[in-house]
Amino acid sequence: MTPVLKLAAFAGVLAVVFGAATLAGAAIGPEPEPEPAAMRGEHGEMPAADPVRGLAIAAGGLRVVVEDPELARGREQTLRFRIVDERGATVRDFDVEHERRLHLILARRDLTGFQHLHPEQAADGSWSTPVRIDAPGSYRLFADFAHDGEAQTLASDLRVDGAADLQALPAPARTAVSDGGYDVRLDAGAAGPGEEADLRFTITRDGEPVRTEPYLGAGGHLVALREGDLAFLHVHPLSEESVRFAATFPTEGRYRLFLQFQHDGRVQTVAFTHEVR
Ligand SMILES: [Cu+2]
Repeated sequence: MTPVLKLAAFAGVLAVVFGAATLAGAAIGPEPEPEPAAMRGEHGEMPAADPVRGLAIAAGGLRVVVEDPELARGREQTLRFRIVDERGATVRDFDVEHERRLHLILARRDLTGFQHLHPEQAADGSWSTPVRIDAPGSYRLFADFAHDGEAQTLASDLRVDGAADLQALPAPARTAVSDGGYDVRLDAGAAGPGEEADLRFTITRDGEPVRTEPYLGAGGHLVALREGDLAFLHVHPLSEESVRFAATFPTEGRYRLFLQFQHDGRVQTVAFTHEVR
């Protein structure tokens, strides 16, 4: 993708997020209120703006269909799904976003077990990827893509049978260690709900600053999931060098931030609990 197209795609994502935030802000005035926009919409006071994605199995005329949502625990298997239109026909054409035509995110309901996968598309339009899930429980599958220039995040449940040892969300913290042992610090400022938050990550290893390698055309990749309903925010940094993101958290509450970056040819994943109030 050319830099111009990439910027245009990024601007599109921002426009969706900020557009929704602007609508909500215009209706409720300068003081943010905790009630969700959808509830106000029911009373006819404003259009039913949807500030979050990833809560629905179907939206915008598209639906995600998982072939078999029950996965066996502890062994690699193939996960298959399709995106279908209103007539049930499989959608084949997707726009490239962040170097891929579809991003697949998995997370357990307690916000553990995060995975970011890039499935392959078959000639019939269906998607598949090898996946292995070791811990039982109820998982959310997020298919993040753009079709006809419109960004979508559709979500569906997956089951992994067995007694789930569900975890409480870790307390908010400014430092965390990646799965490969990198130390990461988050500076997030004090943005409230509906305000643009400046999320800056500083990465070190053994006390030395780490300069990340490009990953999916950027300095890093960030997914934010809201505690309670796993609403999905998907934002990218503004440059290919820094690990810095602009994100608008739609409501107060706690969010789990999953940062991925690449160094020495390997992708690192690190998670933070971030509180918005
Ligand atoms: Cu991806």
